[in-house]
Amino acid sequence: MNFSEEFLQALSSARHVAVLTGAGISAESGVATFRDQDGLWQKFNPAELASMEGFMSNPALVWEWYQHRRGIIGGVEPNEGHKALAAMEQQFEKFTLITQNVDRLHQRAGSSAALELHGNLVENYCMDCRAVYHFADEKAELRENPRCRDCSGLVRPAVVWFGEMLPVETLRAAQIAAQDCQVFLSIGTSAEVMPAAGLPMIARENFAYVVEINPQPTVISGRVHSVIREPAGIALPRLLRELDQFRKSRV
Ligand code: BV8
Ligand code: ZN
Repeated sequence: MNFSEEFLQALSSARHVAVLTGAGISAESGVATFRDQDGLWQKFNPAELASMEGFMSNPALVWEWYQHRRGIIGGVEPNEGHKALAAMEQQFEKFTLITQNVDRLHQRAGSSAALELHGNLVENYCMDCRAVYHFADEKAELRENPRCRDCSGLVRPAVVWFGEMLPVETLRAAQIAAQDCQVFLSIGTSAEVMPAAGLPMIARENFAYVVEINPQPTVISGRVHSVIREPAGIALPRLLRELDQFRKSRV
């Protein structure tokens, strides 16, 4: 499947390209998504594990679940999709990477900046004094009893749970990028979780060319300009190659 001339034209002439990624871009690294058949929410109850209520009612269980996910993330590598996005930064005057993922695989692939709308799995902080704890050097202590060394408050993962505000400046920067960009790529997300999922439509309302890269249809498929029904690890490296050829054919 080739990319449409319209898409390549929009991309090659774009000053600012913005990208929103979801769990799907890490799927080819072997990280389970949330809502696919074998997704995390098929096995675990999000309300119980990815919410403040869940954490407060059973901090040890939630802690163990995040340890389990950290273990998985620690054992995987960024894939060709992550790497293509890192390379894409150099192709445009302005490139904004926005991610819902907490696995930091974009950064490990070489992306210089990522707006982490839902926080990250690496950091943790005390709920009382907000002291920050890094998973790697606190492994033993954090495994048994996530308590703060300074004030013995509960230490929690630095992810955004359901019902929690997203980091205000990060969300604002993502919304501004969606308004300002000429091309918006929605990659590997079911586009079900707000307010992140509203970003492609903000871009669309601001006359950007919006593209979805996802093997499956999503709730926004009917409202984007182009859909690429391929895994990100295949589509993105190919997009880089075709963009390069397209630009050369225009000189
Ligand atoms: C907030 C924790 C308010 C971190 C997560 C009713 C209607 C509308 C909204 C709501 C509602 N009830 C509640 C809400 C708000 C809620 C929400 O949107 N709920 C939805 C589910 C209905 N949102 C919130 O609670 C947010 N906060 O709104 O606060 C507020 C306001 C003021 C004051 C106080 C509070 C907080 C949202 C963040 C929640 N945290 N996780 C963690 O543990 O990871 S959400 C969870 O879903 C993950 O963070 C994930 O990032 C996010 C989105 O999922 P996706 O990334 O899209 O993953 P998914 O599995 O769904 O899809 C993967 C896709 O990849 C699929 O389409 C698949 O086809 C595709 N794919 C697979 N393989 C590939 C691929 N694509 C490409 N290549 C491949 N190879
Ligand atoms: Zn503390």
